[in-house]
Amino acid sequence: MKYGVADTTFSRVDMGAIAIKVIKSEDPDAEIIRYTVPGIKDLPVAARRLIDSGCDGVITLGWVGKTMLDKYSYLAASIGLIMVQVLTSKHVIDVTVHEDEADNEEKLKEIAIDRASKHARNLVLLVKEGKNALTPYAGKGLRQGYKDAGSID
Ligand code: RDL
Ligand code: RDL
Ligand code: RDL
Repeated sequence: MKYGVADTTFSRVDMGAIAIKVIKSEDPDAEIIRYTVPGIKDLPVAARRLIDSGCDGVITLGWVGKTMLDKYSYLAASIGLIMVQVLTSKHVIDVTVHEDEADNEEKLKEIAIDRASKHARNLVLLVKEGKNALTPYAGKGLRQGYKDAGSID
């Protein structure tokens, strides 16, 4: 399987490297192409180009600043990433860390590492094993970046 990893220079944690490490450990035969762009609004075309060059799925790793302008930028980027998925019929797993999710750098780093790792695993499952790979976890309240919320069944 061929995986695309798209990340940004805006991000304050090297989540691309974390995603690559996890993909390699979950799928030792993985072929991985990395594509680094300046910021989140550049991610949709990076994802599209990775898919056009043969990737079976892509993980994007973005970081959103604290201001309203940053949040609008994320909304635009997120719609762009969803468009890429719908137009190519391939998964683009969107890992985003919002700078206002935590009030200290240590906690932000923890969220980034946890979210990037768990979603890299999700990408491998979806790409390698397909539509029912996550079904055993359905309704379990899984979270990325935090501990799981859990089921209320
Ligand atoms: O195409 C060049 C830039 O416009 C693009 O890289 C943007 O994504 C950069 N950018 C913003 O312009 C902004 O207002 C980013 C953010 N906020 C942000 O919060 N996170 C980013 N980029 O990764
Ligand atoms: O592609 C990976 C994730 O970006 C994607 O699964 C998102 O739908 C996950 N997600 C959020 O990023 C978020 O901020 C979800 C929520 N909120 C939410 O409220 N409910 C979800 N997902 O199912
Ligand atoms: O319940 C606490 C969090 O799950 C909630 O605040 C989410 O919106 C946080 N979150 C993001 O902001 C995001 O951009 C999540 C994701 N992505 C995600 O991929 N998975 C999450 N939360 O569980």
